[in-house]
Amino acid sequence: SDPPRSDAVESTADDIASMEIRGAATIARAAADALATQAREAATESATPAEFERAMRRAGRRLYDTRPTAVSLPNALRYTLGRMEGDDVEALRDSVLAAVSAFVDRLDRAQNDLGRVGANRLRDGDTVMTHCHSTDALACVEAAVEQGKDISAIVKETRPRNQGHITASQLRELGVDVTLVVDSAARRYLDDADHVLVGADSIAADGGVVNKIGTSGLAVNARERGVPIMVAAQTIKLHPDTLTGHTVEIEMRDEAEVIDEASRADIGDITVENPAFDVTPPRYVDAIVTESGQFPPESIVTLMRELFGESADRPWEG
Ligand code: RUB
Repeated sequence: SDPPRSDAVESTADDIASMEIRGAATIARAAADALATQAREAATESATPAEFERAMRRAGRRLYDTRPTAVSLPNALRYTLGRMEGDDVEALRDSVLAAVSAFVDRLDRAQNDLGRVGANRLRDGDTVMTHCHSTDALACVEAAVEQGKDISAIVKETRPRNQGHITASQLRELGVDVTLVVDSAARRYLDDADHVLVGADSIAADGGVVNKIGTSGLAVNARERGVPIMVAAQTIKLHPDTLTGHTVEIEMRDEAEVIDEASRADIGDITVENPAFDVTPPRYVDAIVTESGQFPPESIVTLMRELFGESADRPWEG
């Protein structure tokens, strides 16, 4: 029979799937925290080390299966479950707890460090255009504000879920002057922007940036306008499977996010598609800002090899 699964894992997985918990870095942290709770519970419930390991892997699979695109989630599982070791249940538990706390520390540090790198690209008086809501991108603005720079923002609302509202409110808390626009107004307002600043859910070995649907169109328009495109992404966004030729799966979400049932019925027999992410080709990206400094997208593969080697293990399987 299957080992019991922690309520914390169940509710975290449900919240990730329903986007109560969302954004690549936030998802990674929540998954790691849920695994810590699972480790504590599994330590009291497991009679043998094998049983403990089975419970942890099962929890990992439940979290892995929630949303497919943000690689920070499998990378969080990789980091924490990959460090699970010990001859007895207590040692195994302690190894997972230590790995989770190291992982969460690294997340915090990475975001602060990349924020300072990104802030160096922003000058006093600059305006950034944002898409969706990215904590990595906001860290750059926050650091720039801390450096005493006056920053303004044009915030795209980001249909269908309007994550731009979260960005707008958090930028306001930083004291940034915010103008909210509908997505289709982006090109018009690029004339007023000095940077496009977005986050990433995954970055592929060729430097392609997977982020919220609409990022690629924004980047193409920005290039045409001569506005530099900066992607703020800590290294847990690097997708190691792409080193071996795998592609990044783009999540398709429910049509109910796009259109209500009544309107759909009025229109008649149509297809509604709701992809959550798209890929911005590396040639439209000027800089990827990480905690290890900024990189042209073409160089990101070197960093990826350094951090992950040639292959990515999947400790939640097996
Ligand atoms: C969120 C999104 C964000 C990235 C980066 O999509 O595309 O830009 O996840 O965020 P969703 P962060 O709302 O569908 O999860 O920098 O916070 O990791």
